[in-house]
Amino acid sequence: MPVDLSLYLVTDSTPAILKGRDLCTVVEDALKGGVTVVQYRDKKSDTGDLISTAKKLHQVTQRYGVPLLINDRVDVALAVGVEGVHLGQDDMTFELAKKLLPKDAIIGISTSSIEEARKAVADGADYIGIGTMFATPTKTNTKSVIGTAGTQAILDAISDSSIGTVSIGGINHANVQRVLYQSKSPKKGLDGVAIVSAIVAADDPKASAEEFANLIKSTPVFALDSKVAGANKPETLVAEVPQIVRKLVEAHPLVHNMINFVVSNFVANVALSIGASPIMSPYGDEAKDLCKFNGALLINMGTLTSESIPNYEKAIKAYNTRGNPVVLDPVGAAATEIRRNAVSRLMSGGYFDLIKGNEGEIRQVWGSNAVQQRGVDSGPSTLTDSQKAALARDLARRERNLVLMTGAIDYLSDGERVFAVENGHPYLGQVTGHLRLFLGLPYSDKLLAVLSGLLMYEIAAENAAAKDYVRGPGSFVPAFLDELYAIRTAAAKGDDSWIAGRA
Ligand code: 3NM
Ligand code: MG
Repeated sequence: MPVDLSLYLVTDSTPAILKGRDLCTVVEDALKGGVTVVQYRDKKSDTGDLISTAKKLHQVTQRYGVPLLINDRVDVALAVGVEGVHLGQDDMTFELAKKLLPKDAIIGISTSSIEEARKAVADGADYIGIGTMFATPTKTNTKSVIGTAGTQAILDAISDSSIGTVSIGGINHANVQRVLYQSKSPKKGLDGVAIVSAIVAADDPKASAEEFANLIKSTPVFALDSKVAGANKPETLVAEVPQIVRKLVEAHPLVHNMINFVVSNFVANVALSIGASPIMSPYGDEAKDLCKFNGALLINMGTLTSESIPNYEKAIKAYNTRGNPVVLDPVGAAATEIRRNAVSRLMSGGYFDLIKGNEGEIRQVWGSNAVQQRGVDSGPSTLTDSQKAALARDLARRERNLVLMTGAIDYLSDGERVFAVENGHPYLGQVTGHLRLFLGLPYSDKLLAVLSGLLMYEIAAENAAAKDYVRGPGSFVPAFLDELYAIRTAAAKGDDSWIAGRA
């Protein structure tokens, strides 16, 4: 019978983690909470001590009907007669361990690349540990931090195999659902998560394990929701737009902006013009109260400072926990090392329902190190239209969210559908911070909600630019706000003529 890898406990006997408690007691508590497999990992003890601790642990795990695996030490596994071993890349080879251990012994292998994973599959390992998911103080000499994107690439490469898979490194209650959700490739997902400190160092290991077990079983609140019927056809979607704009105006939603100071005023005025209620709060601790209004969070890293990131992280966590939408605008993502690092840290720190950026920014988020962006303006494009559409789709598919790549043509994708929106006016591109996105995200089809916001903005921009008193980007701004307000007023009255024949 295959091992249940869903909640995989890896032990640690270092004082910082075990905090003077008895390992067997901690493991038993964790088993009571729902741990499904235990790995005894002890890099320091002498062989005699390893064997006597493993014996005690085995007595406990047997009572719970859960397999005990020994890290690295095939000799200890044999001496105690436990169910199997877990081998790192520098430990005994799989072939040799297989020869020494009983036929039915479980053998797991640590992997951090596609090659290592393919080798473990070819060898016939029972499962692979895939890591390091996130950098972790528990093990600082890990090979590479691969995140959900790297994990997904590995799962994708071995998706024809039925080998078990478990992710390890920095996994905790706040990120476990996202780890499982965002790592999933179309044909293969993770079978479980391996945890050290979030259980072993917890004040109450049983409660911690229970909470993990519940989180693993349930669908994350931020998961992409259902699509409207027939929502692959542009005309079907566009027909829905007026009523979504109307709903937005009626809902008067809160928009929590962690915005850059250049566009702060403009963004607040745009929000007011369309009938939303903006609050500017760069202070992360405020998010725990603000998220209760069920609005959306916008993170715009345009004027990033050393203090921004911990504040963003607090706010993202508060919104992710409630499943309220979070939008990332990775302004100037490719411009400097600080911003490139900020993007990777944010991407590994939370779930973004929508990532919105120009081509250079989206390419940076995708991980292309070849991009060198100068200012925060869109810059010259190097991709063809179909490459842009493919990039938006691939990023959305990988992150399992929505991506809006802005430019002369905007590309909006949920990983399956890609829509090219040609409305708008060049002046809009010159007015930084035209956040268009918070619109309607709480509605049933998130892509449709974003599309509605996008069209409202683009059509307002076209209307504004057509005014005879608008001579350039300066006079455009007030006209644009007026036109947004005009659409909002019309929409509130049920007048949909603003969009008729326009999209
Ligand atoms: N192996 P925590 S990371 C034991 O990447 C181990 O292979 C890793 O500890 C790998 O759950 C790790 O406390 C430690 O972050 C994971
Ligand atoms: Mg090892």
